[in-house]
Amino acid sequence: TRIVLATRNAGKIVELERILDGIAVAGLAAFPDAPEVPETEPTFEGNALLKARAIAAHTGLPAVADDSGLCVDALNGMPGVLSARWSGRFGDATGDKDATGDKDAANLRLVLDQLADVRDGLRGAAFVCAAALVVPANGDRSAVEHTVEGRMRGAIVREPRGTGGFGYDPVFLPDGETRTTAEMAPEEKDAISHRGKAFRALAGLLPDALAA
Ligand code: ITT
Repeated sequence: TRIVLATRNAGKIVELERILDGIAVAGLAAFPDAPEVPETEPTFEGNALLKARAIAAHTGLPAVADDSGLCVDALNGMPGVLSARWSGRFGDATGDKDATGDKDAANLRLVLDQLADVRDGLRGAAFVCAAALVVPANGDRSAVEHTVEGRMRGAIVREPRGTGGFGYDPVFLPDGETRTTAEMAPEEKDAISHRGKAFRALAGLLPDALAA
């Protein structure tokens, strides 16, 4: 079976292919006419479902989407669902978000600036990932939908460290670790990450969902 990964974020595709190892997947690049889905929901779960439903409807194939972000305690959980467009236009769901390093760097710099006066010990944060699987209805078989969530707790360091991963990885120090997620080998990040947890849970649901 082919599963469509409903994302345009190159960093995510690399992670998802690795985590869903052995499952034949295709990214949105294989579907140039796929609709751009505005992330209009206030929750990670709601946005993940929006994206997976739209891409399953468009392709007729099982679709997997994630919505993820960084929730910073001292910022009352922000940027949260706005993580991809934190330094851009906040209110616009499509915003000027993109997956380029420049946007990631601007987002990360803004969070560091916002935490400049926050002392060590109060810099806690969590990466959160909601993943959705939508298998479209087929004949008399009705559609199947699942959502799962994964979290990784940590803290925001004062200066970026490391070149791995994407997005906010250079400033995120997982609890109990001495290295940021950008300083870890890819498989080390997967083993503890929000996306790793969510997608391993989703992978466990796939056999039944695809057979239903
Ligand atoms: P799609 O909607 O096409 O999947 P996107 O980049 O817009 O791509 P999101 O709306 O889920 O994806 O935004 C997630 C943002 O949260 C992402 O751009 C990063 O800034 C941040 N983020 C999520 N997971 C991360 C991770 O593992 N490491 C670093 N930053 C992460």
